[in-house]
Amino acid sequence: MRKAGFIVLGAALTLTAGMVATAQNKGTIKIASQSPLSGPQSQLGEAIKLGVQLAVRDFGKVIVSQGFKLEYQPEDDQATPTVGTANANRLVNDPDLLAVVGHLNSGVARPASLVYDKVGLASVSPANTAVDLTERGLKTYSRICGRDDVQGPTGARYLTQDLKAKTFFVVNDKTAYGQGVADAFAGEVKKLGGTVMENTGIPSDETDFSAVLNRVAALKPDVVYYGGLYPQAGPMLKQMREKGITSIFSGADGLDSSDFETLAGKENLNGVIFTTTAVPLSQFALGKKFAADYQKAFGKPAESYSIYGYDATRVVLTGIANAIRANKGARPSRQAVAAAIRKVDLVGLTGHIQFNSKGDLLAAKYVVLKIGADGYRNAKIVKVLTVQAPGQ
Ligand code: ABU
Repeated sequence: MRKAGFIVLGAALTLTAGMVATAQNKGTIKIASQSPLSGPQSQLGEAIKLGVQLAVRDFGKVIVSQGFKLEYQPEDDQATPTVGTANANRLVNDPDLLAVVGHLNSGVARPASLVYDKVGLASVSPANTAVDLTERGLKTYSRICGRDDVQGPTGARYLTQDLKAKTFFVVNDKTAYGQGVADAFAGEVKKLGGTVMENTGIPSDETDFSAVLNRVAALKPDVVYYGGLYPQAGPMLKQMREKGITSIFSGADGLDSSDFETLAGKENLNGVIFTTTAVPLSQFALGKKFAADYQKAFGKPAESYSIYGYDATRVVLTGIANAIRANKGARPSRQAVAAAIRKVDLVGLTGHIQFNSKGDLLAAKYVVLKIGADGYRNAKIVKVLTVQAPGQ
């Protein structure tokens, strides 16, 4: 079946020599993605997958022109560590697979990346922000977004210094990401002299937030900060406003999805302030073109991490192409691909991509956004920071 310029075979997508002029057939090279394609976080997971698909269309020829067939295999990790790890254990047995784009969730990447690492298989995440992922020093794991030890404090500084907020009620979803960013936020608030009234964890599948919101109602904090993702943040904010709680609602890039608005209700989003490492498309020279290409290919607007899925794929394809070249045109080993990915130096749509020895971007961007009455997609950018990778 032909779809938007691709040949789609079952769940996989293949670029063949017939689509790019080449005289050889050296076999198949595969890349996979892992992100949630079902369940509550599937909007962002699907957005990453479609970003990968677009990049394969735009850059797959760098592999095909070297005589290989290129296949893309999207996997559904369901935002669940055990599922992502089971997928990883299956993927590593495919000798054609040379790299993975993913995951969305830091808590899924944490165990799955160890499975890839055992066999030298590279993974590049468009969206993992938990600090420890790169601090482990794996040669195979890299990310093209920022980190929560910068993102959390960036939000804390804006709320305490610019908005003069003094009291904070912090909630997290007890995941690697949610708890990490909430702790980084709360730590900076305290450093700046603010009061963290509570920093409390809730199960990541909770839907009724009344217990925690009753405490918020009693304490009347200036800010409720949620370390977690939009499937919970939306209903939490809605229930908060239904209880008449007027505190500012804040959080980080886990809120950065148009489904946040769908779940919370547009009227409740007015005044929300959040940080993200997914810089809005309006800030990129080719952001408008990317938005149009994505809309044309998939019939819906790009989401926050779509363009990061695209750039992560470009990094992976560039690394594989460089490793083929270094191997005189022959299929490279996974280890050679991982080493080549770490050395990638390219200007992607999201900016200059170069990794340090841990797999962090040498410099990452962080944005503070404020949502007004005209909703999530018109959120105002109040700050954009470029920050060197911590601890270089
Ligand atoms: N960075 C936000 C959502 C993904 C994660 O890091 O878990």
